[in-house]
Amino acid sequence: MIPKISTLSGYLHEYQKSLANPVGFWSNIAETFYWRKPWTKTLEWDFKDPKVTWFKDGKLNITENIFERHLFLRGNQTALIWEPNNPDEAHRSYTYRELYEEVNKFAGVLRSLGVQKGDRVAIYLPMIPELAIAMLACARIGAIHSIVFAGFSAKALAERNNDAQAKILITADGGYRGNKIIPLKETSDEALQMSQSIEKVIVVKRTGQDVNMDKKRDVWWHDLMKNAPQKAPAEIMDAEDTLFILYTSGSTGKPKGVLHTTGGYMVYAAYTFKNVFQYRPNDIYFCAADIGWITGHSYIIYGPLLEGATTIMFEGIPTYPQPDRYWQIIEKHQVNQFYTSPTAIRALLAQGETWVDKYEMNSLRVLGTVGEPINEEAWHWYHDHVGKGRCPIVDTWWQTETGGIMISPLAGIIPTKPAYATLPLPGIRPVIVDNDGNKIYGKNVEGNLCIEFPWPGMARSLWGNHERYKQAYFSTFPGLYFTGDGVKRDEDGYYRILGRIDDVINVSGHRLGTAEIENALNEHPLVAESAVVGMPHPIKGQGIYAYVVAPDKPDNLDDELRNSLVKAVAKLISPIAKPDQIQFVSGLPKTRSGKIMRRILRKIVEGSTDFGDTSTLTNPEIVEELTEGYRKLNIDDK
Ligand code: 7RM
Repeated sequence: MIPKISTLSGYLHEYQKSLANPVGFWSNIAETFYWRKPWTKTLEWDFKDPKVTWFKDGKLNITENIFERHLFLRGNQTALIWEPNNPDEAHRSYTYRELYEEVNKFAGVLRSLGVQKGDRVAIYLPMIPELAIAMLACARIGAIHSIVFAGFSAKALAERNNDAQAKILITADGGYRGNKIIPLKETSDEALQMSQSIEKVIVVKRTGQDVNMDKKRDVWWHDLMKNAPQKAPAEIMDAEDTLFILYTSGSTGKPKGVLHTTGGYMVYAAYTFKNVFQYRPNDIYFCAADIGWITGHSYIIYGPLLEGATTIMFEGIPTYPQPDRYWQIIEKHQVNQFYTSPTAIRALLAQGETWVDKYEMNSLRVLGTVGEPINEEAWHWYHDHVGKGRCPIVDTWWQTETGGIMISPLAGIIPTKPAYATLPLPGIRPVIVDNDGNKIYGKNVEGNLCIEFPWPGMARSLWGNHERYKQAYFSTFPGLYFTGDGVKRDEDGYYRILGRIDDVINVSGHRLGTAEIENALNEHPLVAESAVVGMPHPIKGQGIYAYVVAPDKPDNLDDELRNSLVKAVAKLISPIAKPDQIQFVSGLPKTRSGKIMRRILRKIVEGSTDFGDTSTLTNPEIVEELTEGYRKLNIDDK
């Protein structure tokens, strides 16, 4: 069994141990898993190159650690509870044995379609059990899953499939989300016109809506499963073989295919799940994220199932049919740990207390948040109204690239403080550096958050572009992993995450690159140039503010052009990337080298006029126009 920390002194002791002897620390944890062949060296690393190897030469399959390792003891225990979008539809449960059987069958299906170890399989599914089954089936046969969030557009899906050179696409006829139906097959068909590598499309029937099926290319999931062999032997993987890639937004250019490997990710996802949430046997755990994001990968599927937990997967949204859906689910399934985003909390807070106060939720023991900074008001509301003052909140800081939680309280063990992620987990060595790369020691300090020592769950590369991996994470501060986040360390040594300091914005906990949104805006024939910044937003954390230069725009067509730009962004990226506000401007503040001075653009939307040194601007007069325009849109009109 994975060692579990249960007291504050236990944490301090483990943390010290992990610093003094990281190799001994992690190999003790890794030894609790089922390896086909032991590793020869626990860690090799070089952050300059960069290259990181954990559990060298070790052989394993992650699904044997989920299934074979648990079947004897808990074959009949519930592994997965699926709660549908519509509460009148019956929920479904899978025991470990039942899930094992489905995964085996679908693994056999994939093999029969010619999928081999190392092939990429794209998954574009709503939150239905087939999503869990498909990803685990890939892991069973060593195929690399690339899950694309079902809210992404055809273009975004095609771009990811092309980059990954995926061979198979798994999708559904449609998906339910609140009172909407998402036409996934239709969107997939559109994406397939822009991507060549996909040979077969497997379609799950969820909504029963009419869809076009290409006779040569498209097959129904249920037809394939009818004749599937019952057993699919697990592919024996090297610890450093790729388990999955997951695309995420960076500060420049196209999305990055973050690459995670098998052994280290497994050890890290399971260790952090067990310790942060203080999971105990028979607990019911509910993470309300979508599996299309890393939180769903690590903390709906891999972490909980590796630990033999019962995990809930929810198809719908918190406000459907009414804004008490989460609380209903918590009571219905007697949930012990609940994990969601600050955005969801703020949205539910805005609905008033009566929705939540009706529910006792006596089963709850632990609450968690992830994805963005949580403000104090939301923290207190979560603590008082959801947790009824009895449940610790774990504010978990981590990233797609870190694979698992990095800085977080251990529930009930590390004293919490609103808006603080508190302390690093054992094995994690955060450092704060100033802009020149000097480490800043001591308390009450602020700066760039870096990590100075490898951990097993860290991303090993970016798919097909190791140079970009080096560029993005290891070159700003040579020798350190740079997170892109700003951070403060207070008088207790606690960490508070201040948010991104690069050109990434965090809208409702979704990571978006400003460059991607600008590219979408710039495709419009009337747009010459644009600049996108994050602006404070009461519910989403950050909203999207776009400054757009459209010199040939007819004067009376502002609203029409705004509408068509918003639609274009939804179409080219996703509805989550739609600008909240668009301001038409005659130009952007630029330095002599032609760079947009984004600092000014951010200050304006924060309502500040303290722009600092603007002497290097070639067009300083533009600042007043921009500030005035912002006022008109936001203050004068309200
Ligand atoms: C898990 C996930 C990563 C970015 C990260 C931060 C922000 C995440 C917190 C947070 C403040 C937190 N992966 N972030 N957790 N900020 N407090 N507890 O979200 O790759 O999609 O995003 O999210 O800026 O760099 S992610």
